[in-house]
Amino acid sequence: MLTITESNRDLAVEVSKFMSYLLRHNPRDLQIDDKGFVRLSNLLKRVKERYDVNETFIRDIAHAGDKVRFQILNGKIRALYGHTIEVEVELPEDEGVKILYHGTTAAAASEILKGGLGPMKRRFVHLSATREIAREVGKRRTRNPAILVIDAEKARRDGIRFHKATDSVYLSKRIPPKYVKKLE
Ligand code: HQG
Repeated sequence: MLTITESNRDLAVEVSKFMSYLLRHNPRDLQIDDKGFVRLSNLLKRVKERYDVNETFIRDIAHAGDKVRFQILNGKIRALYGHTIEVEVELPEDEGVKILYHGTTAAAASEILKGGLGPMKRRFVHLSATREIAREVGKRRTRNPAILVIDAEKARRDGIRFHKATDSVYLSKRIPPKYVKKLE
C-alpha cells in the first residue's frame, strides 16, 4: 500500500490510530526515548505485523493526514500531543496567544465551569486554536458539543503557560474556572 488515496482512507485512519496508541500510550518494546521518539523502522515493523503498508504510507499519515499528529525527524517519529506516558516533547511556549477553545460535552462543560479544566488521563489539557476545531474535537463525544473559551492572555499573566503542539492543538496544565467561559 503506497500513498493515501480515496480508496484506502479507512485503512489510513486505522493505521494512524494504531500509531497514536503506540506513541502516546503503549510503546512497549519500541525503545521510546525521553522526548517521545521511536525509530521509524521499529514503528514500521510493528505496524506491518497488523497492516500491509510501507514507510511511504506511514510518512503520508504523518505529513498529509487530516490533522497533524506526528513529527518525523532524523529517521525517528513521535506523537506531538495526546500522551499518557511520561515523555518530554518540549513544545515551544506561545507567549502571544490570547484566546483558546475547548470542545466537550454539555455535562463535562458544566463540571469544568465549576472545578476547572483538567488533563484527565493525559499529561496535559488539550486546547484548540479555533472554535471550529474545538467543535470537531467535541463531536468525538457528542452530536452537539459545548464550546468553552479560555482567556489565555489573563491566565498567562497569572503564570499559566500555553504550548503549541500544532497549528490547531495547544497544551497546558490544569486551568482554573476563572479563565473559562461558555460560548453561547
Ligand atoms: C473532559 C484528539 C469533567 C474534557 C482531539 C474532555 C484533541 C472534564 C475529557 C485531543 C474535566 C478528556 C484531546 C472536568 C476535562 N470534569 N470532564 N473537570 N476536565 N474534562 O480525549 O481534549 O484526534 O483526554 O472536556 O482532537 O477531548 O486523537 O481530551 O472531554 O486534540 O489526534 O475530559 O485528542 O486528537 O478527554 O482531546 P481527552 P480532548 P486526536
